[in-house]
Amino acid sequence: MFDNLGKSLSNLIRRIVTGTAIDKKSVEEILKDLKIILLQSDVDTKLAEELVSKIRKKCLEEKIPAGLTLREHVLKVIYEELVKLLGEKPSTLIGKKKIMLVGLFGTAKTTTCAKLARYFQKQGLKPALICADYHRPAATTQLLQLSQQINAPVHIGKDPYSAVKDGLERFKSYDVVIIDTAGRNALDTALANEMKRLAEIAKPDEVLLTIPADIGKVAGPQANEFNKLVGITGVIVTKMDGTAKGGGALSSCSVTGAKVKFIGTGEKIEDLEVYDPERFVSRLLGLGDLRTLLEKAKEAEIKPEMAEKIVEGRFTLQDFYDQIEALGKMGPLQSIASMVPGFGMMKLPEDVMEKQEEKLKHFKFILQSMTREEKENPDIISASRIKRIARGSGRPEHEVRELLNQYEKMRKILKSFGRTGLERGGLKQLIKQFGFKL
Ligand SMILES: Nc1nc2c(ncn2[C@@H]2O[C@H](COP(=O)(O)OP(=O)(O)OP(=O)(O)O)[C@@H](O)[C@H]2O)c(=O)[nH]1
Ligand SMILES: [Mg+2]
Repeated sequence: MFDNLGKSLSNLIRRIVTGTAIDKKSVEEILKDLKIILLQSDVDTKLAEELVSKIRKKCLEEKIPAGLTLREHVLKVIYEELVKLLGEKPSTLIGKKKIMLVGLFGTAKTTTCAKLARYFQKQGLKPALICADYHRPAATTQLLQLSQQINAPVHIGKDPYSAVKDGLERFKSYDVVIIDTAGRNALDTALANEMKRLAEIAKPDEVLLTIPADIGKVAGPQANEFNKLVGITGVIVTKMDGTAKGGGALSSCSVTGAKVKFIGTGEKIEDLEVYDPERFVSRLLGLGDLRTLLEKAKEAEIKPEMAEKIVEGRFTLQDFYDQIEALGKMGPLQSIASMVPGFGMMKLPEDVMEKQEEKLKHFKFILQSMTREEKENPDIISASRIKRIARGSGRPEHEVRELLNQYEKMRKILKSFGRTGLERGGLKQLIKQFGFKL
């Protein structure tokens, strides 16, 4: 999944970010490739077509929002539409006491029971397990072995019904009880009846259906069928690591209204993730956390008053300081960079980042050692003042000069952008000014 779909999508995004010019023709090409990628991931043809035409409309027919270039807009729209395609916001299972897992043969029910127990342990809760599978001879041993790995107790009985009844009684004091049930080849009456009877006894807060990702777009209809017969509250899409069809499984669940709560990403007990479409898509696209970046960038954006000052040449060292502060609030440069579309992929040497960060910190010390007057009107800073500032900040004189040079350079560059240029990407230009290439 992450190898296939993720790689194709992040390559596509890399093309958008690094392509020389983004125009109508290249957007069409991008959309054509996006559709191919979605179909390869077993996303339903109609869904894929709808998604592509929605993106086309937003990018080519509607007005681009102020402050965004076509390139940024295309990225943003692709991201948002993929998130919509792949489901709803995550919902937590914390606080749920009884959870029953159901599903067909070999869909990873038993493994997922142990993974879930581990997940709750990590939240500081005490989980216990009940084996309600007496069809497959090795089922009890398998659950026992898994539970030993995580130190969680298992209740084993003689038949599924008494096991659930006794197990619930025994684990009354536990925070969560997870019930593993038997699989079948198909959702036949025998399985449906057993599920129903078990549900009557257990009265579970959640009935979760395990669906392996490799069944692709059949996932949604299968969830529907289970829901009609036994009633499910959510889906866990398992084995996402072994197939390229995960996108199809997730989108198909989303369109049929089945809520995906977790995804299984490997055979190990730790390989379970709460499903969050926004984070999932960001990762698929190789974008880092785009949503957080957009929010933070907004906070650090050059304000219109500031743009005014800059255009009129009244951008002072104090303003420069405020901008450095704003950058600082966004977190370490490395993490800002990983959130900027395309930037995280360029793999700058780590020490470049660290050096820039160090430099910003030193500049801050130097600025703190200046008087208000000096910051408002840096032209008055003479050689003797430089000496004093250097002493006050504990930084060498040449660094004070470097800061003044940087400021002067920036003042010139910013002035040359003009107001619209600034409003369109002041922050980016600022980062660029510090030697980064966006
Ligand atoms: N690659 C991969 N394999 C997994 C994952 N989860 C479980 N498996 C493997 O899938 C196989 C079946 O898992 P089980 O947990 O036994 O499935 P089940 O639904 O309980 O099977 P039955 O009880 O026989 O119906 C095992 O070999 C697991 O190790 C996953 O996320 N990724
Ligand atoms: Mg099993």
